[in-house]
Amino acid sequence: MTHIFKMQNDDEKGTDDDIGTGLATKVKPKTKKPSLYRVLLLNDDFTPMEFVVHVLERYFSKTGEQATQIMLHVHNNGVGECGVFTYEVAETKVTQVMDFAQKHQHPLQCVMEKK
Ligand code: TYC
Repeated sequence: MTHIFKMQNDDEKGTDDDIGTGLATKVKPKTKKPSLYRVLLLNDDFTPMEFVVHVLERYFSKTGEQATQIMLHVHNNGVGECGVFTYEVAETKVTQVMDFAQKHQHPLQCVMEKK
């Protein structure tokens, strides 16, 4: 009875466990860290700088200063990181940015890549 509630924290390495059968077994932690994805903005010659700053504030929770720094990095280097997320969150951000850019008729491109 007392042993059933061992290993509540399954991030710990499983070692010995006795579930009342009298047989010691090894119990492996079952959690896996999710894969992470970078969300990137790509430079183009037409999207206004202020629009890119607004995107970074609105969808990536950047301050005005952070957003301006990232936007200028993309402008000068061609590509830059907006954030790192799990797959589904990254996919949602990309869709939101692409839809917002299309709505405002800007050619801004947003992509994701596995870290
Ligand atoms: N290069 C654009 C301009 O000069 C600004 C820009 C920055 C566009 C970042 C896209 O992801 C981008 N208006």
